[in-house]
Amino acid sequence: MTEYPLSQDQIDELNAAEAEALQDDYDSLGRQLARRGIAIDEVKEKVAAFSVAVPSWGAGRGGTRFAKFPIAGEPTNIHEKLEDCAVVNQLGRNTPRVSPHFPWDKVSDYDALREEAAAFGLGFDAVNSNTFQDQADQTHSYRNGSLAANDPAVRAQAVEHNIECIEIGQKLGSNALTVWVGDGTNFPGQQDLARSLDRYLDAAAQVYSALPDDWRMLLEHKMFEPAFYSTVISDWGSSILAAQELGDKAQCLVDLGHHAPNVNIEQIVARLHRFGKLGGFHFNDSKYGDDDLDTGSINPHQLFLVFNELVEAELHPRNGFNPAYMIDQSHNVTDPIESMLSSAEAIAGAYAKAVIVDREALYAAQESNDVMMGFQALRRAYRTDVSPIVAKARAEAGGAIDVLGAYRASGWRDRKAQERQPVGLGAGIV
Ligand code: LRH
Ligand code: MN
Repeated sequence: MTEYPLSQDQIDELNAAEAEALQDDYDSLGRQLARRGIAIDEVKEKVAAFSVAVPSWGAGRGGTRFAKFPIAGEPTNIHEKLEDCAVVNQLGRNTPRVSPHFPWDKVSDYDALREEAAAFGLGFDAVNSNTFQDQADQTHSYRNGSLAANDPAVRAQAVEHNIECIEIGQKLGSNALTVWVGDGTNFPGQQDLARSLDRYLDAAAQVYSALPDDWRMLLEHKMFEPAFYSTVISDWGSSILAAQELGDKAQCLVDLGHHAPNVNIEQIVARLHRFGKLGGFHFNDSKYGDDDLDTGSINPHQLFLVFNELVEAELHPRNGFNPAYMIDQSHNVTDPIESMLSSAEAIAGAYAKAVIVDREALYAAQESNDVMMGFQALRRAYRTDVSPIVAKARAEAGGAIDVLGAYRASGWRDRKAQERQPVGLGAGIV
């Protein structure tokens, strides 16, 4: 029996007050969609089956290199982070998995951690390694890179850490390792651009060879930061070539914030799928750099266009379609739980909009080069308010119709502020 952290009775009471209005909105949308030949309940079933993982590091306040401003009652360890992730899943009912990060989430007993999460109705998605920071007990520094470092001892240490993450992930019931390395340079001439990649590929191949049969390795590209002149795996091109070089169990992870402004990310999604290398996502939003803002908060149309490509890929699976959906955000100014609730809702909404695209009309317009009607086929879906579908799917699963209202009514953060240790001032993402 799942031990949900919030009072389900309170959620049910709040829902009871909103149920009639939701049903009215749902029925009205249902009639609208029926006129388009779309059965709203079928869309709702798809949305009900859709889920996205939350990042353990997203449960705490994030920061920048300048500062981090903690809030009272924010989690201080993985146990409290799991509690908060359970609150997000209890209210939103579409985030049943947590993506952990090591050594940030290190514990002594991973079997116990798996049971702890399971008691909350949570599982673990892809595990994240970390060779972009030095730990106090570390032998070799990653200051000059990790998997691409020119010092073989440093590369060996980074390989060992990634293999340790796989072993931890196996205990947690995960089946994927996300590898993002910040390796790169700040000056032309600092490192040889070709040999850096050779070293990365050699080290990554050693990690790859440690993967269990049913696992995959998700390579996460990023244009810049922490390196500001060159990054070893800087774009989808470097990532797909590395994944092809490594083997079938290596795929590419698209973090929406890791591209230059105005890059056509939805086309990258289509390309990665075409070549069987679409491994997963880190959903977030950005206006300038890797801002890690709440998904859909800045460019919801881009998110819709990404999901339009994902629905296309799902309908035309080619070499298989099983991307890992995960959120990766830094909550610098909001209550992290509210941001994860709002983002998970925005992601489910983007998916629902993509599901209601009239693909026959779209294909007919594309075939006949009817540019305007091709665009209108997408625009019509995008401007449809699908929130009654997302709320209905959530409420039928036991979640809250108004997730933020229910969260605030629960007084969860104030309660945790009484119980939890205050988090010190600092800087950086965690
Ligand atoms: C790098 C990144 C990566 C994580 C880190 C927290 O920018 O997106 O996915 O390891 O953020
Ligand atoms: Mn990421």
